[in-house]
Amino acid sequence: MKKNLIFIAFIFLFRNGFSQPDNTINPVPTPYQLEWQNMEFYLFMHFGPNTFTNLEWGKGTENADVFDPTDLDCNQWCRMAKAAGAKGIIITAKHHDGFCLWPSKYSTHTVKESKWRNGKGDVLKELSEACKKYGLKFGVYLSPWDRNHPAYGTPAYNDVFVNMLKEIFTNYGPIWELWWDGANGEGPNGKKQVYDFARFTSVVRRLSPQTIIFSDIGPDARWCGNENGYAGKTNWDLLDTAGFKRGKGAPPSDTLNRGNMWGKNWIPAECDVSIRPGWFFHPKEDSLVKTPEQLFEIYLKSVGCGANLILNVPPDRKGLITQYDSASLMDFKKLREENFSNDLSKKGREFFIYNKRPIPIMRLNTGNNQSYQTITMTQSQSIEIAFNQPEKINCIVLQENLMNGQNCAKFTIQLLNKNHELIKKIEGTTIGHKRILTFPETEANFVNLSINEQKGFTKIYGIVPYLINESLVEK
Ligand code: FUL
Repeated sequence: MKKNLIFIAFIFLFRNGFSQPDNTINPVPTPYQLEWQNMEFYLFMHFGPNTFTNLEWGKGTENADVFDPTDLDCNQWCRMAKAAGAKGIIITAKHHDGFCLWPSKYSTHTVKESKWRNGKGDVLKELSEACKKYGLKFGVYLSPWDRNHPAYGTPAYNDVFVNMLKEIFTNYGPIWELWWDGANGEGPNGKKQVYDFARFTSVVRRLSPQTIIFSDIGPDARWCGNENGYAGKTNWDLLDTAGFKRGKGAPPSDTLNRGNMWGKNWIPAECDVSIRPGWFFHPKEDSLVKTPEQLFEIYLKSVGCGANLILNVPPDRKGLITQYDSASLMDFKKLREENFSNDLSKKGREFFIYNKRPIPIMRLNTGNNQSYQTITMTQSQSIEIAFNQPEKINCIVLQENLMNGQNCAKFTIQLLNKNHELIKKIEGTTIGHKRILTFPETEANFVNLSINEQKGFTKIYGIVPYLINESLVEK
């Protein structure tokens, strides 16, 4: 009886969150960052003069008339993004060639100077409106490097850049994410720019405090250190930025890839990758569009490692997403749906294992997107799913509740047979927003998760096992 009371008290404590160690030294996300991390997957669109000239980096000397999409339809982009399960679109409002996809007053190299729609067209207007219509987030890539602008390389260019930001944020908002790459080459006068990023950031913060600003070093989201769409298997949402810059002065790529366990700032990783070899559309790459299976593998290596995935799908010369890209995207969506539809945890019961004793876990359905109350993990207890029947599994999804910071540094999953004997052990490090583990198919009666090293108590949403198509298991 006494023992039972202790166990009931134990369950109560864990259900209600247990008192936490002092987490004030462990940075936490802002509500905007948390919301952004929940978006997981969205599209990038590289579109501009390069679409028509076959270049990746335009020189800035192109005649504005080369920009002439014959059938531009941003509703088609959005329909396709929506059907692919992407949560938003980020477009190259201005790439390194300086061409502005909106009629900016601060440049003479824009849609206004082109013959497209007699200079009356505005891609940002069309896309921002279409995104609203389809319930998608809208973001812009505004390249600081500008190979066209005559003021580039002088302090006056920083005013130009600020004015462009003001135009975009005032006329096309809300802007969900602002994307800054690290390229900093020479302008038309051979000079390099000294960017005033502190000023750029404060202007954006004032106009739109909820916008997530991406760059090598944030402040809100960081580059993952490569353009393959891969985050580190160890991936901390934290980064130390003191002494680092964007571009050449950025932290080493493996640091960007893995983050810093004791980093002082919450700057989660975003993985950028293109569905084609190039960022911009090139007709000869129609046959080289990544397959749905390749996209699924990228998904495991980005979202499955706690990062966000921004997948570039470049519109063609008509101003449309090609059938090749959309076919692959639709099948990628199908793969995610089919393989993650059968949550096998529903075929069992959850227990705390404490001193080898199983204690049933009661969890309240909180009605949010993760639906169940989180479980607080200590190192003296593990949690376990006991299946009603032995189940074949080859994939496990873990999610950490990040509201109190990222805590898990090392975990072990054990697959056990009906006699509770170990048949497979999987070791990992960080969990973060999501950790998707795949392994050769194994039949198990129990799945047990323990945390071996943590900064504070890890709060997890549970263990979710799946049986995915064997060909999708990470090699
Ligand atoms: C890089 C750019 O130089 C590439 O052209 C591309 O836009 C990529 C996403 O970012 O910094």
